[in-house]
Amino acid sequence: MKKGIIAAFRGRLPLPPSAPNISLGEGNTPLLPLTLGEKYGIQIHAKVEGANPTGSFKDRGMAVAVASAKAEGARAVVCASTGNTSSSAAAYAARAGMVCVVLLPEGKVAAGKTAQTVAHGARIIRVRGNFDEAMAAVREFSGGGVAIVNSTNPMRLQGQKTAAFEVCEQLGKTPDYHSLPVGNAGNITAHWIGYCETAARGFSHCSHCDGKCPFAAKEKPPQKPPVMLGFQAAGAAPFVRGAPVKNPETVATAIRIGNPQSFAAANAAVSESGGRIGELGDEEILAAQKTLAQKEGIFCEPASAASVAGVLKEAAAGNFPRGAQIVCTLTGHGLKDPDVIRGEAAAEAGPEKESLRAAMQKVINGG
Ligand code: AN7
Repeated sequence: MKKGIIAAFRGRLPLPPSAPNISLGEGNTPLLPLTLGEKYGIQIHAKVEGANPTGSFKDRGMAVAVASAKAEGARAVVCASTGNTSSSAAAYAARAGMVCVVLLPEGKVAAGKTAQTVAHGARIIRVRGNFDEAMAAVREFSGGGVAIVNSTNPMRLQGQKTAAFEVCEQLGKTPDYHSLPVGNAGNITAHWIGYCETAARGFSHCSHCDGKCPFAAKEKPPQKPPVMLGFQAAGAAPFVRGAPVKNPETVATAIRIGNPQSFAAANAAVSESGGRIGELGDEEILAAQKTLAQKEGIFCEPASAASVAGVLKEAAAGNFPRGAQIVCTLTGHGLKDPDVIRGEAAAEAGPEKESLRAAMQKVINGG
């Protein structure tokens, strides 16, 4: 299977022929079945986007946006970010030999993301304000050979739509529902684009070759795209309120966004799909993060867990038909935000052998 989404899907991306294949091996992420849906009679799969090179789904869109900017002769890229976009932009800009400028809301970017952005050599402007204020500055003050790589750049959504292509290949069909966390709402919009394109053309189990291998002849007939479900943190839920939120607040700092850049497009996508956007308390998000880590073996960051938290909440309310096939995107890796994890050692011991033996006994027996 081809590695990197430009190599895998070039024929389905609107890139000019002159665009280079900028890649860190993004895409082709696992789609893992979860046991969590069983008690509700539904099938849940997790699309583990934290398995991308910089640990989030942003890498798909960034590969395409940076390749496109490079083809247009831009010398630098710029973005505002809650941390994952900046990590990805910094890495792909480094790969492409470009300068990367990022505007980060002061004090609200998770430790792993800050480390990545610094490590890749981005030029950081720490903004005394929130993401929305940083984003407004990017829109106002950039230009002249500096390409914006926020999801206002349509190439970002084009790259991110490839996650929907992969889900269809991996499941062998379109799912009935697809659930995502929502911040700027670029990703839910991109998935809808990807599903509509897939549903319209049918798909094979081998679109990574884009129709050039013998298996690709076995195209399936057109299918219905899934119902799109989005989930926001209650303290940062402009879609639920129907208007921007001035001072968004949530433990899920990735989606601490009050003025989503894709507000209209996402609302249109969700309603066309027959879907909805709901809200969750921070404690519900953190509970789902813990359940995923401890019952399924998947460590995602808090914002990501909103997709699963929302589905479990709706399932408990009886909102899904029996047998419904639901895909939840886990957008970023848990190591991005180590500070939200609390816990202690189950025992202390040593260095004497007896003390170590006693501790082992205690812990193994469930201490
Ligand atoms: C883990 O990095 O906006 O609804 O600046 O990092 O497409 O915005 C991050 C967003 C979900 C929301 N999960 O996606 C940024 C940024 C994670 C994220 C979202 C983000 P969109």
